[in-house]
Amino acid sequence: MRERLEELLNEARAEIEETGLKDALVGVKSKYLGRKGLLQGFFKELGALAVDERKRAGEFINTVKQSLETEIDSRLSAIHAEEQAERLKTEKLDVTLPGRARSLGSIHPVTRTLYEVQDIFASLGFGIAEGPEVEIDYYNFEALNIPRDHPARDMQDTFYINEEVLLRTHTSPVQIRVMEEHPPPLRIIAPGTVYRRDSDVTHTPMFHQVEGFMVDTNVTFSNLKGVLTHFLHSLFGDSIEVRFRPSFFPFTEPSAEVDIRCVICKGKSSTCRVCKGSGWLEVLGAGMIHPEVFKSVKYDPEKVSGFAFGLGIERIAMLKYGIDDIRLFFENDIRFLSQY
Ligand code: 2NL
Repeated sequence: MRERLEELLNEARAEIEETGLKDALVGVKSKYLGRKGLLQGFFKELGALAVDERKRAGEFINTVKQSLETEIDSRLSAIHAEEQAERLKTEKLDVTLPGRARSLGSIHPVTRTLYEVQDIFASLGFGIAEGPEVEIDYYNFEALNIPRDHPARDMQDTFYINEEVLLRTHTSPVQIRVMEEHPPPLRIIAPGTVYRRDSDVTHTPMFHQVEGFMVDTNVTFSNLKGVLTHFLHSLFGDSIEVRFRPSFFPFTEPSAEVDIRCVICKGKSSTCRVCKGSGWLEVLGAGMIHPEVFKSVKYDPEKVSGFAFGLGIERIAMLKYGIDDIRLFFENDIRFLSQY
């Protein structure tokens, strides 16, 4: 057996020597040392030997096994080193090449404006509420004291899904839902996407609105003026002039529209294209929440009062950044967007 083993060892060494490839060497390893390898055959023969003979033969097989393992492994690492050296010689890395330019995104001007509006109201203690874009007639109109025959309910303005279901035309329904769920006092803004059947240079069928309201005992029109004046000064600068004009909304009484001095001509051009020569730009609608709205949400209009307001984010962004066509916001032309 010893002779056959020595012969085997020599054969194996010859194979290890002439093998230059890693894979082939792994093959050699399994041929001799594997579970079904040639050395395993010798171990099987041990059973047929006498006890003392078996011990010596066993030790010898193990010696052969260990030598082969060591020799194969050291050959493997030699091959590995050769391959590494070869790669280092052929592969060249030019560390002076300029890197690939990474194009960075930027915040969309509508999003930026929305963030600014949110930050201002957050600093005044207003919370933020959201709600569904697909609404039912009750929350979008009925609870807001908008009667069945009011022009705002006309098929021209509203996308109806069926008689009862529609795309919200403002975020007021979110505020109705908040008041239904929570008792006063409340200070909330409701930002979100709204939908109206309208399309030209200043209107898109989908746009963004922020509405807000504050309800407590003894909330007055002075509070409305103070909060909204502070808001407009934060957004357009402390030197901007602000004025409140009487207006009408079914859900507020009294109602007002809020203007700022024209950001383009400062009220000094009778031919200004932005303010149409009026010197003022309308930026907000507002008013004291109508008693009928309070009744819808089971608040007692004798005990609580509140103001509410609404603004269009795209309109504010157009004025802030001097953009004259609302459609630029939705074309997503990188030459436009990357300026912000
Ligand atoms: C505008 C006018 C306004 C409101 C929105 C409101 C909401 C509730 C109750 C009462 Cl729940 N009012 N919202 C009030 C006045 C005006 O928006 O011109 N928006 C662009």
